[in-house]
Amino acid sequence: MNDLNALVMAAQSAFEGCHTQADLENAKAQFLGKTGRITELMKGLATLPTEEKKLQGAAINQAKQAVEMSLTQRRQALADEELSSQLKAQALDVGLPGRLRPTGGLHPVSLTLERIEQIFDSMGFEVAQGPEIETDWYNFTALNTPEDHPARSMHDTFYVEGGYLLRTHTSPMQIRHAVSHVKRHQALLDAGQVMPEIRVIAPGRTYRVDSDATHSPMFHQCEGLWIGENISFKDLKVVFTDFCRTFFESSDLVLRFRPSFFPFTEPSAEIDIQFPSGPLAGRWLEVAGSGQVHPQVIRNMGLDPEHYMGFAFGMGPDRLTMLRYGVNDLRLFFDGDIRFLSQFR
Ligand code: 2U9
Repeated sequence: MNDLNALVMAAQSAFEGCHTQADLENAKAQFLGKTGRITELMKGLATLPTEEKKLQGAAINQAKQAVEMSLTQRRQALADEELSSQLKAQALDVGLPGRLRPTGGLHPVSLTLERIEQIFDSMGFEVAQGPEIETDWYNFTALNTPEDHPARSMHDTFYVEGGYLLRTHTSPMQIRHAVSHVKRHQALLDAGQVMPEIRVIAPGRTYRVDSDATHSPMFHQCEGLWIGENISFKDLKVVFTDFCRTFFESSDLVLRFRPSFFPFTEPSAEIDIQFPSGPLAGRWLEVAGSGQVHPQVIRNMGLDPEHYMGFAFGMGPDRLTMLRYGVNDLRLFFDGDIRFLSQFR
């Protein structure tokens, strides 16, 4: 019996000394293999008398089971060790910051245009969009611009092939919109009835031969037009004051309408604003031109200026963006430098 105990202990310590599954299988063969020590003991039973065989056989079987159990335990322990070292090698550092996927954003001037459209939409204005390559009629003549007006010169306007030009303002779009509005309601007008009002803004790209810190050959404009039976300068003041206060988020912003001249409006006014506080406080800043639409322009829309009247205004979203964000060079908007542009997201 003592010999068997020693044998079991020898097997246990041999198994403990194995650090790979392969070594463990070799050690197993020494005890349980065909010529292993336990197997040899079993073979030896054959020569013993029956009673002795029973006793010895039971004792050897017990020892065999103990050896098999310690083999199974060592196998499991080695498998656990292998798994945990594998997991350690493949471990993820969950504290490592993720890789940021860069996302795009709207251009600051697009943000301004969206803002303008949203505010005028809330006042019932439609948004009209149209061609950037225009005819002389829509860009100049329909807007009452005299044949010899300097704006028509090659120094100020980009002319393209076929007698077309790059629109110098978005007014041609307003004429197009007004003409189609009038056509749509021609039956009402013919019957002497009142036509629904024209209330529209025209935002978009415009072009002039000009380039310095405050002028770019391509720039943006947003013009507005409200025509009805009795739309006056008073309405212009209400609408534009409301717009400026909402746009600049300043409810006590003040406006000044300063007499001016444009061929398409009469009377005409430049609009200046003054902030009550903040870095721009106390200075008059020009933000728009405006006026009552000239009777000849009303006529060019197909309307009778004795019955229909209204106001128009024009502003530069580029300049509004500069004022809102405190940018001092217009060219920054069009250089395409992502370090500048990504600040407005
Ligand atoms: C129609 C009739 C009249 C639009 C107007 C201005 C005055 C004006 C400039 C300001 C700075 C454009 O951004 S800017 O370069 N605009 O001063 N624009 S009234 O008048 C119209 C428009 C359409 C049918």
